[in-house]
Amino acid sequence: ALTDGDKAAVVNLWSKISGQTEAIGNEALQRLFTGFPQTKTYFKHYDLSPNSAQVRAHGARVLGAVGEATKYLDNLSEGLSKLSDLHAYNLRVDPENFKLLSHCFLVVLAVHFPAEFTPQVQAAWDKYLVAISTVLTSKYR
Ligand code: ZNH
Repeated sequence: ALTDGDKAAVVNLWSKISGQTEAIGNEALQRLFTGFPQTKTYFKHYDLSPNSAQVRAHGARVLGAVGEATKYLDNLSEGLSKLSDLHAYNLRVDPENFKLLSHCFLVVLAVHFPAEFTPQVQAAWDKYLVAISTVLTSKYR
């Protein structure tokens, strides 16, 4: 579970991410599709050329949800309930892919925020992304 220190670290770094959700989301997705090309199968209906408008928009949406969830750190399953339904019932994304995306996201944070991304902040964000992923994959059956 997230400690009070973890929660503070999540909220604090989010305040820096929030102004650049499209750029950061896009970069995480570029790294996901390049490093783990099997993840592209979920986006057959997208223009997946580098930095396409669709990928940028999707990056912003995903990051927007990550940011919105910072308001529900004590109750992520309720805060993410609708998204959880979507991923479990409609999208059926293999849970393994959440680990891959989270990994890419952490790399982007390290690149963009080298001073802020201390081991403690990394650990807090890792826990936070695991918590989100757990909720989004919790309704699978
Ligand atoms: Zn997901 C969608 C979030 C992961 C795939 N997503 C989505 C959205 C959001 C999200 C917000 C939108 C919704 C609406 O519109 O309503 N995701 C998210 C998050 C995460 C995720 C937060 C983590 C952290 N996903 C994921 C993964 C994958 C995915 C891993 C794979 C690889 N998603 C997806 C898809 C979709 C989504 C496919 C749909 C898109 C379209 O169609 O456009």
